[in-house]
Amino acid sequence: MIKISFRPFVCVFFLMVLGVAASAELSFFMIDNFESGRFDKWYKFGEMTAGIVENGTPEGRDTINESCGDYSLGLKGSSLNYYVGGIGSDLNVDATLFSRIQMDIYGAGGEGKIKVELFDDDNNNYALEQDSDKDWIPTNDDKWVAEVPVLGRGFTRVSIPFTAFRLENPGAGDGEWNPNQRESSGGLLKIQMIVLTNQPKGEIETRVDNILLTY
Ligand SMILES: [Ca+2]
Ligand SMILES: [Ca+2]
Ligand SMILES: [Ca+2]
Ligand SMILES: [Ca+2]
Repeated sequence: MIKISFRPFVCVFFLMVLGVAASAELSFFMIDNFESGRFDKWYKFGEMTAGIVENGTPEGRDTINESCGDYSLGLKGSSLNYYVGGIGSDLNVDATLFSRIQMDIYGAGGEGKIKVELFDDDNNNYALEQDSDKDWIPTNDDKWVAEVPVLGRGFTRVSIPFTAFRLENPGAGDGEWNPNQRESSGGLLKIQMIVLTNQPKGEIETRVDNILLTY
């Protein structure tokens, strides 16, 4: 008797667990929250300093600051012709189900912005072919870019819909945002984030955290 009445409950419970697991899996894809305390998923370029920093105790109750946990990635440097430097990470993920990229940005000094670059594989080879003579522009795949301002102290959550990205290299890929992994395509191959100052020559210090793809 007990067994029979228990089974439907177990069944429903299992379905609930499965449902929660499925929705959790689909609701976002974490690129990095830096809680590993390591910077090894990323490469760096330019003269910029990049390294893990401790977030410290948030000032007051701030859910965004609290969601940043113990560590974030600090980026700091001086610019020449607006450019400070950048970081990048290989993703190789099917981003079809997502509609935006989200990140938390902390302004720790100076005025500037972060240029987010996304690369979508269009010649279906899991690789990004680039022209080293032309500022590393991709030759067979799409490069999509969007800029976000670095605001003041405290983390500001920034959410950029993929529709806000513009194509920087028309004629190389197919010109469509299609980061899927069909027909041996690598999908969304890579992300890069370039730090720029608002003045041609300036200094900036910022932190980034909770970089993720979501709906
Ligand atoms: Ca963090
Ligand atoms: Ca594609
Ligand atoms: Ca390619
Ligand atoms: Ca494309």
